[in-house]
Amino acid sequence: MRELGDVIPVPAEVRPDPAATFTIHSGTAICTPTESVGLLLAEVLRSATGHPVPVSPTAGAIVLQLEDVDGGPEAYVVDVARDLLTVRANTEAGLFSAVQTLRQLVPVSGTGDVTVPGGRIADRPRFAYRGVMLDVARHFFTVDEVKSYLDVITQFKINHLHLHLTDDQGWRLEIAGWPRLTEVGGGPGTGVDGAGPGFYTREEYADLVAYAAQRYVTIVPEIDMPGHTNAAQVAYPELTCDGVPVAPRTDTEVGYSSLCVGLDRTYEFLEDVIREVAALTPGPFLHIGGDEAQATSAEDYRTFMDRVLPLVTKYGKRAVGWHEMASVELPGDAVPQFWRVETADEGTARAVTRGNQVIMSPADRVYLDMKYAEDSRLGLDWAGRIDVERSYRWDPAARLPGVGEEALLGVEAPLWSETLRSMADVQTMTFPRLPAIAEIGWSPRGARDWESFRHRLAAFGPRWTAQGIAFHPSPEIDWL
Ligand code: IFG
Repeated sequence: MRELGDVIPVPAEVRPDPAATFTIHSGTAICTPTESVGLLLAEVLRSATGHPVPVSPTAGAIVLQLEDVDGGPEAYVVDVARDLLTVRANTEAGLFSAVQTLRQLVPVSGTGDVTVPGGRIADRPRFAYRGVMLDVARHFFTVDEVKSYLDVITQFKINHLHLHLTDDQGWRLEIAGWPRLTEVGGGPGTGVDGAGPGFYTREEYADLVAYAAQRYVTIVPEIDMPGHTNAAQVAYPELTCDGVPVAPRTDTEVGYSSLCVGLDRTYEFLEDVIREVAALTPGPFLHIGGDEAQATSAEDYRTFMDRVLPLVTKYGKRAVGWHEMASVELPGDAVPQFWRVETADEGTARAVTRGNQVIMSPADRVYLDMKYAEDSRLGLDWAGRIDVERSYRWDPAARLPGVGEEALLGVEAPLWSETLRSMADVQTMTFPRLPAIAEIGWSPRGARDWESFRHRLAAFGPRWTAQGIAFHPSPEIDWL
C-alpha cells in the first residue's frame, strides 16, 4: 500500500495515522453537494476498484465539502479514518486538488477493494501559477490531443495551459475578418517540415477552454509579436512594410520576421486579433510573445509595445510576454516571463521594482523540448541537456537577483514542438520532468528533497504505462 505522503507534488503537511486505513468497498459512496468534482473522484475510484461508487448529496463514507481551510482557493484538507474519508476545501478547485492527491493513493485500474492509508493531509500551493506551454504553431495538435494532455498534466496540479498559437510556421486560431490567417497559416504544408497542419475554429477553441475550466485549468493564449510573424505575413502581404508577399517557412530558424511597426494596418490587424482572442478567453491572461525580435530595431520594439500593450488592457486582459518586453515600461499588471539561461536580467528586475509579477521559465531547467541526454532522438540542446535532477534542483526565488518570492506569480514549463510529431513525443518530453517542475510550483520550498522525490517518482512508471502515457525511462530513477 502507498504511504500517505507518497504524492507528487509533496503536500505541505502529512500526518500519517498507521492505526487507521480506509477501505473502498462495493458499498462505498461519495457524498458531496458539488457533483462535478464528486463525479471526477468517482471515475478514479471506479477505475481503481471496479466498484459502482455512487455520488449523491446525502450519503457516503467519502465526504467532499466546501468549508474554510487555510491556504487559499486551491488548499484542501483530507482526513482518512477507518470508516470516514473527508475532504474539505474553500473552493471546488481545492476539492479538485485533493482528488489529484487521492488519485495517486489508489491504483490506476483494478478490481476489488482498495485501502487508503490513514491520517491527515493539509495542503496548499506555494505559487498560484503552475503552467505548461504547448507549442501548437510549429506542430499542430488537435483538440482531442490537447484534451488528453490536460487530463495528464492536471494529475500534478498544473493549473495553467499556455497555448503558443502563432509563429513563423503556422497560425492556429481562426480570427473573424482575417480568414486567410488559418486558411493559409493553418493549411496543408504548414508547420516545421510542413508536417504539422491544422487550426482551431472559434468553436473548437471555446471547447478547449471549457474542457480546461472543468479541470480548473486556465488557458493562456499566445499571439507572438512583433517577431515570429512570418505565417501572418504570408497570409496577408499587406502586413509587410513593402507589401511584397513573403514565402512560407517550414524550417526552424528564428528572429528573421517582424510586423511593420510604422504601418497603421498593423495595429488594426492586432486590435482585431486581440479583441477576438480576449473575447474567446475567460482567463485573465493574454500572452503577446515579444521574444527574439531581432528583425525589429530596439526603438521600433519600444514603439510597438507602447502601442500594443494598451490594447491588451483595453480588452480586459493582463499582458504576459517573454521577458524581452520588460525592456519597455510595462502596465502594472503585465507579467514578464523569464525564459533564457542567464542568471540575471536587468529588465525583469526593473519590472519587479515597479511591482510587476514574474513567471519563471529558465530554459536550462524547465524547457521540456531540451534533450534528456546526448543520444535523445527528440528535442534541442541550445540550453543544454536537462535530466530529471536538473529539472528539480533549482528554485525560482533564487534564480534572478531582484526577483524574489513575493515577485513570483509562479513557474511554467514550455514545450516547443519543432522536433515533435505526435502526442507520444509530447508525453515523452513531458514525463518524467514535469512532475519535478510541478513540485517546485506547488510544494513548500523546504519540503523538497531530491532523494524523496526520485523515490516517489519511481511509482509513476507503472502508472503511466497503465494509463497509456509514453515517458522517458530516465536512468536516474529506480522505476518500480
Ligand atoms: N526560443 C524561442 C522559441 C523556440 C525555442 C526552442 C522562446 C521564448 C527557442 N523563443 O523560447 O520559439 O524556438 O527551444
